[in-house]
Amino acid sequence: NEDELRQLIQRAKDTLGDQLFIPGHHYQKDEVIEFADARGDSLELAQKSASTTAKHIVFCGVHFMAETADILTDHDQHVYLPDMRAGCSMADMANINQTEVAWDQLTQLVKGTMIPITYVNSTAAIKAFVGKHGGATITSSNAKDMMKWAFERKEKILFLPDQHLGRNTAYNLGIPLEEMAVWDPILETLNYEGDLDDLKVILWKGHCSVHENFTVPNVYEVRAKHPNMNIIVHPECKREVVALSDDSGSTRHIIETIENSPAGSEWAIGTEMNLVKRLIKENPDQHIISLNPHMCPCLTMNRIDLPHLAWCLDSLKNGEPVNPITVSDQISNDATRALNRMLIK
Ligand code: CIZ
Ligand code: SF4
Repeated sequence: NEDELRQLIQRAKDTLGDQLFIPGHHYQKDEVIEFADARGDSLELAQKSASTTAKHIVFCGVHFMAETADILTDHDQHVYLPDMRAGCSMADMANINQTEVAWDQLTQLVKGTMIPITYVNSTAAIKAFVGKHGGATITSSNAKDMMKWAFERKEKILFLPDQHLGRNTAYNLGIPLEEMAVWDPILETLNYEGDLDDLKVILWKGHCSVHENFTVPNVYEVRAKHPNMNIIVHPECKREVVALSDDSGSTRHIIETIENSPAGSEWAIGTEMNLVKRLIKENPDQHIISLNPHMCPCLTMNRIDLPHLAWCLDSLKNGEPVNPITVSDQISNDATRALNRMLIK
């Protein structure tokens, strides 16, 4: 039962002491966050893991995040994912073979020079590809600056794997929608009607299955029911939804905005359900709702739960660790180049 699992987890934490570090992503369930040594977004958590001397990092998040933690931590630090089924539908929409095909075809098709950039929500292999081709990773906090950085180097950008973050960011930079195209990795086609000379940003046809659930009708409904409510959404939401909202930004931006708002503020938030619920609980003096009344959890994030955390920690305590996440040295080195171009910028 739950109490036993909690005791098991606490005992493992007590036994392992500072040999153990448990990062917990903002989208994790409360029952997991309760035991996390740090809360954050994927990059913050990977960096925090690297700043500890813990031998064991039990990453409560999804697969690509554990990979990033493995890339940034030392060789003698080991990263584990409590449930191997905790993937990310967005990261899974771009695999390395598709990326190589796209790059080959696009470099022949488009005129001018091109640089790849990838959202950190991507596999280590994609980050390595981008690193090898002179590009960088980006997060939703620095997407605009990094897109500028990329345009200082090349004429065109291939943006992986989230078309919405790419489109919203390019739009904020003043690039008209007519100068963006979508690459379909399944059909291996570029959806673009305009003149290839004008094309600036090629968006990978990927999306987040959680943030795509926030719709234009959701916005109209909130506006009708709550005329004084502010709408804030994550830029993984569709362009039309971001356009109709009052504000958009990274997970950190959303959290800081709510935390800095005065009592009585009214918010409809378009992001993952576990985070929205936590913001509601931790800011009882504000009126906060989800932009979509049928709240959207990230199902793969939710795979990390008390039983999996307990099982994983118990395996460490017994000296037979389960679910290690190891990125090969080759991929790690190339991916580090992409991450460093972002981190030192
Ligand atoms: O949507 C996600 O999964 C986010 C915001 C991930 C991250 O980078 O923390
Ligand atoms: Fe992936 Fe979306 Fe879940 Fe984030 S919320 S882990 S992008 S599916």
